Amino acid sequence: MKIVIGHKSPDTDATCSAIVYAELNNAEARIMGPLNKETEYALKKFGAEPPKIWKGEGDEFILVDHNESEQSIGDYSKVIEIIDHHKIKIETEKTIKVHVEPLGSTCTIIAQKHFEKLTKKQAGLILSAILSDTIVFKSPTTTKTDIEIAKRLGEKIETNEKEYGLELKKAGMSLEGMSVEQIIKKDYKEYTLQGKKFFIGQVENADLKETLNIKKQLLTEMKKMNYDYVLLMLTDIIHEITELLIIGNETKIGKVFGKIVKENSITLPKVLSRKKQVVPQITKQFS
Ligand SMILES: [Mn+2]
Repeated sequence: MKIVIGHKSPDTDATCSAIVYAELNNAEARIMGPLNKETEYALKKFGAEPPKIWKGEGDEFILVDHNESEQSIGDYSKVIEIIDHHKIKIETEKTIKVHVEPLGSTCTIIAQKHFEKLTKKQAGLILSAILSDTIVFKSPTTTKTDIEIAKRLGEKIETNEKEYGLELKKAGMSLEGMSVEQIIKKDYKEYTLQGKKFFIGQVENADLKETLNIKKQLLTEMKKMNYDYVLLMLTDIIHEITELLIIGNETKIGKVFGKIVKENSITLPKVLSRKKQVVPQITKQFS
């Protein structure tokens, strides 16, 4: 059995790229954890079933939307292909197929190659992933190709992509009924840099006030976590600003961004993308 699998703490791009690429390749899609609200909303909207949670099954794996081992299945010996838009950080024993491009989402790469073959359901899922990863084209990771492909997908499914993007983001940003721990782990990635374990989470919001109101509780919970560094981006996507909460060597993280840390946080105007505006800067400092 061939399995297409997205990264841990699955988001809309990881999930939708797994579903669509599995359908195009006679394979089965899997996810590595429960879906977030945004992804649930997208799947429901376009009539897609949530993939099963991966429990170790499969003979051959295709990894989508990730390649680093921290975010992956652990064993690369059965990996035959990778499609991704993150930087490459792997070592494999044999030659495998790799398609990586600096585009806004993994789904953009898939759409670019298979546009004509896409059903309406698949087009809807791919559009959702592009809008999600590019934060409706506001993220600096957005490329011309993402905008063009999203427009064509919107035409294909007769949907205004920007309006749908905001609808999708709104569905995903609601923090209602979530515990502090669930909020912190809503969307996170783990990294090991210079032997230090990092947790970098992101909570998108339409207004920073909502998350800043619970800053104390967030920090208390973050302190309990078993990492050298726990960073949490509170990102206001409307006003395009991030408050970065920091547990670990706060001064060192502050320096990365040229800021003085106050009460475990710094304000980063115009920062929306973890992948482009936070992770590379920290990686540089810790290498
Ligand atoms: Mn992605």
